[in-house]
Amino acid sequence: MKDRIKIIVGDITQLQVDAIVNAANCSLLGGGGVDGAIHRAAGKELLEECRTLGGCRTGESKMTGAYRLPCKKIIHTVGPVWHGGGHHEPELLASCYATALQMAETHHLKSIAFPCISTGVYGYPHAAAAKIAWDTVKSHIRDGKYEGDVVLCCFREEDAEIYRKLMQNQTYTD
Ligand code: AR6
Repeated sequence: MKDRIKIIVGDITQLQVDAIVNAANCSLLGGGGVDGAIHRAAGKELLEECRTLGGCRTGESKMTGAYRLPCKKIIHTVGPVWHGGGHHEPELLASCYATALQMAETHHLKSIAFPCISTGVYGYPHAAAAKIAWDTVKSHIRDGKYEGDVVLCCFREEDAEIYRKLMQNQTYTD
C-alpha cells in the first residue's frame, strides 16, 4: 500500500496524472490559490465548462476536462472554511477526499493528485487537515474503494513533512 501513495512538493498543474483535484469554492468559477493556478494553466475553456455545472456543495466533487493541462481530468472539490472545528469541518474535509476518490474510481482514473485542500485561504490547520487526508486516502486504498495511485502534492515543504511523518507512523499490515 505504501507504494501507492506518493508525497511530493510541487505545482499540481504540472503533474501528468489521470486526475488532479482542485480546491475550489462553491461557485466553481475560479479564485485564488491552487484554483487560480489551475484555471490560468488550463485556459478559459475550463471556466466555460465550469459555468455549466451549477456550482458544487461543500464536501462534494465535480469533474471537468483538463484542457491545456498535462493531466486528463480535473476533479473540483469544495473544502470547508475553518470555523474552529465545531462546524463539521472534519467530516466535510474527509468527504472532499472520499468523493474525489470515488469519482476517480468510477471513471477508471488510475492516478489522482490532491493539493492540501482547505489549508490556504480556508484556514484549516495543516496537521489536522493532513491527518484527515491521510486517513481517508489510506482507508480507500486498503478497502479497495480506489484501485489507482494517489499523489499528495504539497506546495510547501512543511506540508510534505507532516505527511512523511504520518506515513512513517503507519504499520502497513493493517
Ligand atoms: N499546486 C499545489 N498546491 C498549491 C498550489 C499549486 N499550484 N497553489 C497553492 N497550493 P488554497 P483552500 C496549496 O488557498 O484553502 C481559492 O480562492 C496551498 O499552499 O488554494 O481550499 C478558491 O477559489 C494550500 O496548501 O485553497 C476558494 O475560494 C492548498 O493549495 C479558496 O481559495 C490550498 O490552498 C479555497 O481555499
